[in-house]
Amino acid sequence: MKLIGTPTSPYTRKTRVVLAEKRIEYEFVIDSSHEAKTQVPNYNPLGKVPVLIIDDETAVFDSRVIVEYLDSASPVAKLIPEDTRQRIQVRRWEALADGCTDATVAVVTEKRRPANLQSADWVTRQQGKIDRALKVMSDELAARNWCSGEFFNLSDIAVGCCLGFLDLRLPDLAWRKTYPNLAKLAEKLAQRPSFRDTAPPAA
Ligand code: GSF
Repeated sequence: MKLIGTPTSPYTRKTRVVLAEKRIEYEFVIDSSHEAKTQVPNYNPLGKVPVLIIDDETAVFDSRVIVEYLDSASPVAKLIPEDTRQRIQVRRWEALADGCTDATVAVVTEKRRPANLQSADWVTRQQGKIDRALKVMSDELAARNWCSGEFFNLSDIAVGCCLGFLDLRLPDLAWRKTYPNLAKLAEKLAQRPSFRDTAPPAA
């Protein structure tokens, strides 16, 4: 199996953490759709990574579909619960974390535009999503060990990748100070080989 992505993409990282936790072998093909010679649109018409090429050459995207495929492909370390209510809770956490990441990407993209074209209102709107998402994550994690249920699962992976991306792209946000319980979770996740081996290179 081949995973197309980039070392800094938080969505790609989510799928790489899942691959590592489930001990699934794969080839990591680095390709960014921002490069002129990119092959990504040949696999995903949306031109986004990650894309997983599975054995029959089907190109699976996006990260949420990839992680579902991977979790059902191997019984090792189940990351998405079978029970509907528990599964929906986990996927809701994932939607929250991915949405926070989406807003972070939007802020960074806007701030890379020429200063005279940037919209302060747009940045404020996206920042509001990040701030509210972090507060809800922290409130719902409370003093528990893991985001959803009693065991490590996809919800923790999605939140860990989101927090790692905030560190990479918005290092001045100081979310650790505001939300020590999220900081504790991030520290615990960073010790897992799956997170350690997929940490993004410095920006
Ligand atoms: C988001 C993928 C994405 O935005 C998913 O896979 O979960 N909902 C999708 N990928 C970015 C790279 S990054 O920010 O991780 C991407 O490929 N952007 C290129 C583009 O043209 O939008």
